[in-house]
Amino acid sequence: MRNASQPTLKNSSSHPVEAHAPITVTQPSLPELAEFLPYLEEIWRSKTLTNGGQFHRKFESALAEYLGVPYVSLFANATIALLTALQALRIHGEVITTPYSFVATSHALLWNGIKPIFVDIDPQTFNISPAHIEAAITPETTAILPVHCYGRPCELDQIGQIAENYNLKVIYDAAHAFGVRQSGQSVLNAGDLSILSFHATKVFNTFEGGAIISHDLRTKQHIDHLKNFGFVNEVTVVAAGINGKMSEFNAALGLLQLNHIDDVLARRRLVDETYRRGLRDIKGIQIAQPQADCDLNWSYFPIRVTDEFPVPRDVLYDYLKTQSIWARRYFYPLISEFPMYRNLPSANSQNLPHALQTSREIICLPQHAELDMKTVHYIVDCIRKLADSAQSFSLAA
Ligand code: T4K
Repeated sequence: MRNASQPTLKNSSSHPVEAHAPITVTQPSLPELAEFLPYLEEIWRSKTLTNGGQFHRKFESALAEYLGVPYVSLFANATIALLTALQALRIHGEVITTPYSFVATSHALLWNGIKPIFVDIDPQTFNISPAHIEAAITPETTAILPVHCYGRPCELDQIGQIAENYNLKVIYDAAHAFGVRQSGQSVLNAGDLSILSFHATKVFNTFEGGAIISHDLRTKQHIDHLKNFGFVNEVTVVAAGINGKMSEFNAALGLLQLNHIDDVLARRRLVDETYRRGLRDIKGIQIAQPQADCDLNWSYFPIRVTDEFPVPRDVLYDYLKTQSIWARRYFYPLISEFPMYRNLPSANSQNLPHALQTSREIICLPQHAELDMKTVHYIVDCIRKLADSAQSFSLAA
């Protein structure tokens, strides 16, 4: 049972706090600088900095091959890619989406004058619940915008079937899902389009960056025109496009990063396994189970701090900070709680009980390829020590 009053705990871990620089929720994986210098020299020599240079071309095709997808269009970031994807498919009216995501997902709808319709998530997968999607469809609905939250695949078949039955487009926000596969197939091949993020905080980074995955050449070409102001050639503009282009610097880095990504994923997997072993017997800490037949990318390590944990989620969150552990509450608050969304009828908390509860219980622990196992043990140790001390405090009270 949880005791509302909080025990005073100062560095209760056996590991001294002083020994730790801040342990952040993530840290970008980067190659050795020396490895990147020849790429920079080539950019300096060619003087082609952007607008589809050689690194842009090479990275696009190398990425398509690595991911196992037909077409990639590189972007400056995933938010511009989302905005462009909605334009490319001429989405309008209402779009059904999840409130349990980063704000960029819904902001892309608002920026296109589209009304987001929030539906609840499945608490097991953290992803939009197909049963709720169907119930939210109206004559104004034109598309579904699901998110593979934490890189955990959505219910692809069910969402695909609903889209087919109601003639809706599906754009997957796959910002977290770099390299994720289900039954041997890239999840990026599902739906009409998928959007990736290569932001510094992601599994695979190009400092900033993103991409749209499409399935036919015509759609790719249309997207490529849209990201270049709508230009097809020097004198022809076919649409009111935007500047979403990725620079040669980012593309060159991406090309180099592809050489290292498998190593990065292997190290993240080890972090994930070490957390699982360490946390499994702490009462009140729930760990998401991996879905069957999936190759994941271990992009986040979310835990739920349930009622059975002796202190509330935010007490643990604040305590971890005092121990130099900068975990994050992704995704709290829900998107639907932010001022620009909260008055929508679908943002009503009664409509979103699982999303709401999850956002109140979630903590994403530090997870990245540079974490050593000693640090992972230290984090587990801090959580266990807080639980034990709070338990004895509540028994003594
Ligand atoms: N869709 C979804 C589902 C998304 O999650 C996101 C972005 C998007 C779309 C849009 O993608 P982009 O347009 O960004 O490509 C971060 C990221 O800024 C954001 O990209 C990401 N999702 C979101 C989940 O997380 P913050 O506000 O948590 O980032 P920040 O700056 O607090 O960084 C977290 C920690 O990472 C820091 O404590 C230290 C470390 N870090 C961060 C940066 C930027 C570094 O070590 N180096 C760095 O350069 O939003």
